[in-house]
Amino acid sequence: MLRALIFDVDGTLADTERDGHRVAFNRAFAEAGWPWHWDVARYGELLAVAGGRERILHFIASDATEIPLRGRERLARDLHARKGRHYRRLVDSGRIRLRPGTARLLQEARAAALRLAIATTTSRANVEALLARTPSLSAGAFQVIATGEDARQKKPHPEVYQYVLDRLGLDPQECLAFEDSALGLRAARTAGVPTVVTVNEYTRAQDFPGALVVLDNLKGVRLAQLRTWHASRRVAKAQE
Ligand code: XBP
Ligand code: MG
Repeated sequence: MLRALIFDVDGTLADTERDGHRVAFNRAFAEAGWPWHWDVARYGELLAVAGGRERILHFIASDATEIPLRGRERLARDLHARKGRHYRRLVDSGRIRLRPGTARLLQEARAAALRLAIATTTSRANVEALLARTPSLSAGAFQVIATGEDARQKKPHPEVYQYVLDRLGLDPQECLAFEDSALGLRAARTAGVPTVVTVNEYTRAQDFPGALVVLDNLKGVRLAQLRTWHASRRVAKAQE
């Protein structure tokens, strides 16, 4: 039986990447005096690395090899902290939108006493900033909010999902996850959670093995439909 919905944030609950995180990375680089700029296409490639600090380190290792190895971790931490501040300013300005259908579906799930949770790579401060901008989605709407600070290993590792399941006290099969990327899907599936994928411009061309269903977005998706997909999970599993 379906008891909880677990949402990824970046790219799933809201369109945060192209006009949010990416812009914030670039502002952080400029602020700290680095001549780097991640355009829309380059950022799409860099999304293969989960986590902002890890993404900066990966970029330095490929594009800024002149920076000594011993200074890289500290630099990445500094830039990532700056980036977080810029990101939250962008969120506060109302520039980041929830994706179509998400607010309505969350309201329907709450009315039906389903439990709601978040499993994200980004920081708690970033999630709280986003929720604060969305009255229908106050932080209290979610029983568990698991972030990058709660899991040592980033997606596609299942740790953040395992943390959520522990806190909810539920079996993975009693939950439904929502993800936008192949990395996120792998994290949820490795934790045993049936998963609905909603693609975006960065993830449309990816493969989603084991997804219950792959959609453009959640517009028009009702809870009854989610229950049907959830009930069909054994069929999906057999087909993997
Ligand atoms: C999204 C990410 C995040 C954001 C940036 O992963 O990889 O790193 O791009 O967030 P997912 P931070 O949606 O699978 O959770 O800079 O705060 O790490
Ligand atoms: Mg995501």
